[in-house]
Amino acid sequence: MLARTDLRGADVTLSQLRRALPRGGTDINSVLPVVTPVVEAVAEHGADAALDYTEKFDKIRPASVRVPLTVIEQARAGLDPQVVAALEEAIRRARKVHADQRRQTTVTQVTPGGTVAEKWIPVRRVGLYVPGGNAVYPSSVVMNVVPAQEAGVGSLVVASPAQADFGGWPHPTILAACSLLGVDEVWSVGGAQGVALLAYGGTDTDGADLNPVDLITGPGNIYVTAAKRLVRSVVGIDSEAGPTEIAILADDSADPAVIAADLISQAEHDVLAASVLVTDSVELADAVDVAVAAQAATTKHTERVRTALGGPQSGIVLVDDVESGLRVVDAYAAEHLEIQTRDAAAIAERVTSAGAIFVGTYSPVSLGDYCAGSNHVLPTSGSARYSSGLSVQTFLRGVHIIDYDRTALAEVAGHVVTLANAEDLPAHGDAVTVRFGDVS
Ligand code: HSO
Ligand code: ZN
Repeated sequence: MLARTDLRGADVTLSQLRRALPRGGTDINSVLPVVTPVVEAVAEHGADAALDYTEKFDKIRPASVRVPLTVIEQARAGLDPQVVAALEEAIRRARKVHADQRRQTTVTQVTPGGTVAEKWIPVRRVGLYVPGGNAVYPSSVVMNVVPAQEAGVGSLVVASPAQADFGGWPHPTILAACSLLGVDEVWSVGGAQGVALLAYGGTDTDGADLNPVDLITGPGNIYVTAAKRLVRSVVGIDSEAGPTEIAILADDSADPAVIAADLISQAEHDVLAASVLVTDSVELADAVDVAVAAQAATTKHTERVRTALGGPQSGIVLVDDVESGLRVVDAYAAEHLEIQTRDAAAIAERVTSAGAIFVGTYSPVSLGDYCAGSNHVLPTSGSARYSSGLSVQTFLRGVHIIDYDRTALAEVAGHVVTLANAEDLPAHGDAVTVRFGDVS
């Protein structure tokens, strides 16, 4: 079922390696012609346009964009107590980890009387997009909301598609998760129109202000991702998330049943999900194939899993040794990377590109998806080479505060003037010397 790429004995360059590795891709550009008019209409007409598109695409027109508090509270009251307990534990652990990510202001004394501080200021208002449809993920609400709250973001709105089955409001599990997190502003709008409304704001059906946001985070389908790309000039976005990925670097000490289960666990998300095993053991690869076939036959989402594992984005990569395996996983830069080798912690230390690294047999990706305390919104499609998953940092802006006194400026004035002249920008130099009475 899993295609094999045999890199044993091959002396490949980085570009050859990248081309050889299994990888899917979504073509965001292909949906831009559909998404652009939606975004433009919402930019111009606000909530009216967003509700029109909701009616068209979601076959329901909610009474208002903003979900009434009573609806959110009812959803919370109706949630299975076991799910409440599990979500509360997930929230508690995520808060613990994300609280530790808070940044301190740094103050550097560059010279006597001259300091530069870097202060971290939370984004004013954030919009968190939560998908509806097949994928109702209260865990993703937790992973988006917790870092924003721990960063100190004062104003936060969750947007999620209106559901015809639930009276035009988002899925009750999403609403319940919002309530558990203390989020009371939820908009019943999804898709490209939801993203656009977050970016441009509008006026609700009852005349209430729908305040635009400064940053939009959260996963979504290809239309949502395209809309995020389009509104990027107006607001910040977290990333253009693609289908989920798991890579596992394993040697012959790994348990094939465990590897098969982990490959299947992420393949369960999406027919486009990528599951990649990198190993130096042909015996392990063979055993994983057998275990995958057996487990895939009995898992709930058999067809989805089989399609994902059989797709060009999934497979087994054979390498000479763990050393070359490390080179492969760095080149792949998986969203999730599991290390299932001897001395897993030492090997994990040496990885330089992955969204998140899961060390050893007892740290499966599923743990990170829900209850490790880490964030599960992670860079996909190789973007882990240059970007990070969601964290408190996502919701902060670092601002330099420059404070020099007369003596400190005088000390360096000559250098400023020299550099200004070297760049043929003499007015820059004048702006310094004028303070010392040297300019006529
Ligand atoms: N593995 C997904 C997150 C998720 N898993 C949500 C289950 N629910 C992307 O990291
Ligand atoms: Zn998952």
